[in-house]
Amino acid sequence: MEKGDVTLGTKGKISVIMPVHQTERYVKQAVQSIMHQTHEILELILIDDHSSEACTEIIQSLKREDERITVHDLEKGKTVGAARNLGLKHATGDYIYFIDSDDYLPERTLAILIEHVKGQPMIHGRVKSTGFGSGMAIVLDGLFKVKQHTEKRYHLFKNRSVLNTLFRTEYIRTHGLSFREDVQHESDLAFLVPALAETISVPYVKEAVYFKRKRNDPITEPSLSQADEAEKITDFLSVYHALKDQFPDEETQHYLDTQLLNYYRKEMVMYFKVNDHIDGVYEPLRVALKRVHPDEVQGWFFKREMKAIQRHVTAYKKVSKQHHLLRDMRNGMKSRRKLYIFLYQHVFSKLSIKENVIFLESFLGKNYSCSPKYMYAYMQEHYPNYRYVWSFTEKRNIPGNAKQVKRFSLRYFYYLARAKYWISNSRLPKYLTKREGNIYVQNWHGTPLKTLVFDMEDIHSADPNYKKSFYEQSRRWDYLSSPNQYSSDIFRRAFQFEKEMLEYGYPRNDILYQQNNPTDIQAFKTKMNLPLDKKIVLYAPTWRDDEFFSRGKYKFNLQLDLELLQERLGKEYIIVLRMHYFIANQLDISGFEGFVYDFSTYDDIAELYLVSDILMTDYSSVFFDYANLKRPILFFTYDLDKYRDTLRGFYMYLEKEGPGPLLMTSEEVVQAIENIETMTSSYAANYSAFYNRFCHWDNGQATKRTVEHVFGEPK
Ligand code: C2G
Repeated sequence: MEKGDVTLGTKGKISVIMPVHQTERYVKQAVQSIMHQTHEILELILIDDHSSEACTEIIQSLKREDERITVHDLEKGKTVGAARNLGLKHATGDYIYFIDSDDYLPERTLAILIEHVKGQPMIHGRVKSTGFGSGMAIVLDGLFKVKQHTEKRYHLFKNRSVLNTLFRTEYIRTHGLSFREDVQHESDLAFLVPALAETISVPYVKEAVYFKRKRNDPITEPSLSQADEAEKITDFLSVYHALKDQFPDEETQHYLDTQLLNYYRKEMVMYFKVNDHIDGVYEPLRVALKRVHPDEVQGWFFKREMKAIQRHVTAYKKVSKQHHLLRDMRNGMKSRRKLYIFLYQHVFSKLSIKENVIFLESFLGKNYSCSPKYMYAYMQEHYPNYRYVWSFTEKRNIPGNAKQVKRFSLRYFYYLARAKYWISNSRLPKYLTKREGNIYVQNWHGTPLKTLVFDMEDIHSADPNYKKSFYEQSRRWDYLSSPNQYSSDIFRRAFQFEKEMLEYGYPRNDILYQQNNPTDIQAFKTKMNLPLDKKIVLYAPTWRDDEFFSRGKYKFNLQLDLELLQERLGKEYIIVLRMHYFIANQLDISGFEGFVYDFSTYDDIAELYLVSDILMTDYSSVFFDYANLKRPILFFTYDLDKYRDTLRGFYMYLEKEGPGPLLMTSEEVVQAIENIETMTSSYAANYSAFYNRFCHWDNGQATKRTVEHVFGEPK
């Protein structure tokens, strides 16, 4: 349907009410999605609570662009309920529609709603969650099915929200409907229940879609629903009591009780896992639960808790604790891993901590490498009084006297619980709660090019709760290694890291200073079974957030034309392929034996750096480390635009600041290698600026200095 075509709808004017509160990243899209509605007869009433200057600026400038927009000021600190009520006061339309300033609509949502409301007091559409800046809603004409919900009309609003409902203004005015202003949360319920109590049936049309943005950062940018749990519970209970008093009919009573019990079961119980949390809400909760009809309470756990809560706070706390233990145990029976987690949390962590045990892991146990390897090797020599436990996915041949444990085995959990020290270069699972006395050294694994955690906007990876999980996991780090000032600055912000930064360069890069000589290089080549008469191009790309089989298992499509490379470079060069440790598929290199070598499972990429003559990568942090060798670097960036602009975003202009050229095709790669000397000299100035900025702290002493900082000088 063309924009402006109102044949689908009636001519009714819609007043869209949008409270604006700290959503500078999203409000523009929200407003534009209203202004671009095909049903154009509308006014947009923006309520500015002045919580953010940036928001005020954005909405004032949007207002200048369209006369259908008005902005009204709300006193600072007032609630969203107050904002919506103010909007209602100014509304002049025949219909009212509420939208939040971080959400957005496909362009036909309002047209579909208004066409199907047909004289009824309200109509409801579908609310879809999305993690991204633009959701997809394909709506085909003529397929709309309107369902009338009569007895189950309350059921339509099980999320207790007025969003994506078109109300007739007259209905709101006649019944004096308004939002509670004294609560921050659940003010919708106080509007909805009376609205539903006065109507018989509510039509629902699923093609009218509303995109609700799933906010991915509850830590630095929480949405209202991600706010303090105690406050949410208190508000809910206050609204519950008021409505229970006001609407004695059976249906409403049942709806309210169900809401309370669902809330209790799904959220409160988890919140009470920290026993002290109960104190803040005990009394109002006790009184509220007393009002619930006994038939509504089902299940042994639940009944026992209901009885205890009526007795006394200490009785309830005791029962809550027992039940959590039982729940954990029951959960522990579900799989071997879950049983081990249970034992880790409730048994092993209660045993004494072993002061001289160090637990190490590198790249999720996949290899013996990176900074943990070099810390271990150094400590083996200089700190004989410690005992070492390495976690691997498979048994490995490693030097020294370390005990090896299989990752996620019973011994893995046992030693993690008992070791005083943890050394790792990536995150450890969230359920490994840190015990008192534990010291966790996080080496991390690269200078960042791609934006990290709290600097990321949309999350395209397999884990939608990435930011929250990362935050929780990184709270356990006591020390964090940093390779350069640039990384320190980013880590502080993007990881929200506030503890001690170890600013000595990367232990994993010492080898690039200590063993960068012909004898050692030849020995490595021999160990690797690589030809001694060929030059080596190491191709080490990174992973792509949106190409995966499942969580943690990513796939890689090789875009290099190996045939072309072999034909043009085969006489002089061989190619060593090295996939990122997240990549789960094996590359097919059959037919290229003697020219292409797959070193994806080789332990230590630093040794591959040493034997290679040229590094080729894309957006992997490997080039920051490789630059320590001052050898040529090429970037094969065939998907640069998508990677940089959609998936991750970068911290620097690779085109301008990178130490080598960006190549888009295999032909360009071949030409760059054929003319490697010319290329090298044309990038000399860039390279040396790059080296000075990123490799300045690395000088072959990082391991010693890092170890001594954490463990003191050897005795
Ligand atoms: N790596 C590797 N082989 C590759 C790619 C990476 O061995 N083909 C290793 C390198 O040690 C590299 C590290 O894994 O430095 C991190 O890889 P990146 O490709 O940079 O990607 P990522 O794991 O997302 O970490 O701050 C750094 C970032 O977090 C990047």
